[in-house]
Amino acid sequence: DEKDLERHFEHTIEKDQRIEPRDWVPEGYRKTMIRQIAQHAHSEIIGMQPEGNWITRAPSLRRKAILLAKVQDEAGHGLYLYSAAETLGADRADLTEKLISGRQKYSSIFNYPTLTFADVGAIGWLVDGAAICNQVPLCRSSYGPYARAMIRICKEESFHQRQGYELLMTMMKGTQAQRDMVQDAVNRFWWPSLMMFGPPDAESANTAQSMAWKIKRHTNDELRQRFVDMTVPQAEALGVTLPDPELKWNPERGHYDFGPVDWDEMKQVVAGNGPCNTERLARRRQAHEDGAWVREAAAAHARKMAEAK
Ligand code: FAQ
Repeated sequence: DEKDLERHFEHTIEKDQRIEPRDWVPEGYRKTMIRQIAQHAHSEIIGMQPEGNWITRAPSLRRKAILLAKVQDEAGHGLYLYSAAETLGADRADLTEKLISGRQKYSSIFNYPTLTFADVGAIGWLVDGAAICNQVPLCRSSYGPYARAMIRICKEESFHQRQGYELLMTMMKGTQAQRDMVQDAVNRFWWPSLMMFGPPDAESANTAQSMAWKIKRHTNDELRQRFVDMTVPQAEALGVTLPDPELKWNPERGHYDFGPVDWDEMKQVVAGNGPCNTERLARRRQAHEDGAWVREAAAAHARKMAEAK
């Protein structure tokens, strides 16, 4: 009965084993898992836009080939994650509908504009860096299909992060104008990258339950701190400053202290009022409508094949 199923579920979590698609799960677990996976998938798909804007303007064939590959990887991650959500009973068409009607979220970071080519580097270094920091522990997430998806995704994210850092390093060895461009990109992307980890723990509605279910392995603040600690030495090696006067090594804590994140800005961006929210959703909606004939043709083909059988 239900009590036995629940005990089995709790036992699986307790023993650090994976929950698989055919296992019984409490409705809350299913809901929160679909929510997180869908938001993650939407982020990958919307996240193609800021960098995609630079594909036709990449400064060399080499940079263009790298950028094309990266943006294609993001599409792959999105599709992979939608498939993981489907194993929980979610319907992909329904998830897409919820995204383009603004009823489901995607990461705040993709609502900022990419003004120069240095932004492609800053996204790779900082945004993918933050994504790796957040997602490596998710390789041990309790839901099997999600955890396994994270393994492959993290490997590709590592390549993305390196290409960003290498791009910025190349620009830093260039002209003063190029160095200024890098610094400007870092100034604009630093704080939004810290917001990617979610609200502070005290205001995070989902963390406690998601930690208990071992969906999340660390809190938002823990991972944000880990990202800051990891990034400061990289900024020094690169020769840029991070735009936070309060950033300072704290020997007692063994971590870098950093200044307050502008949570009002984050709330505004998540609520739909960031600089590019309208543009991003409009573009996604248009792409979905433009693709209607492909979906119809595929469905017609599938019908014909079934009839022929
Ligand atoms: N933006 O209670 P919590 C990438 C929402 S990386 C928008 O703390 P939770 C790679 C949150 O969903 C980006 N919304 O929530 C890439 C919740 O909303 P709800 C994607 C945010 O789930 C790089 C509410 O606020 N990565 O795509 C944000 O426990 C370059 C309360 O928050 C992932 O999704 C935000 N920044 O913790 C692609 C990683 N933060 O549904 C292209 C997986 C929070 O209750 C180019 N996700 N919210 O109304 C996670 O680890 C978690 O879901 C967190 C949030 C940590 C994001």
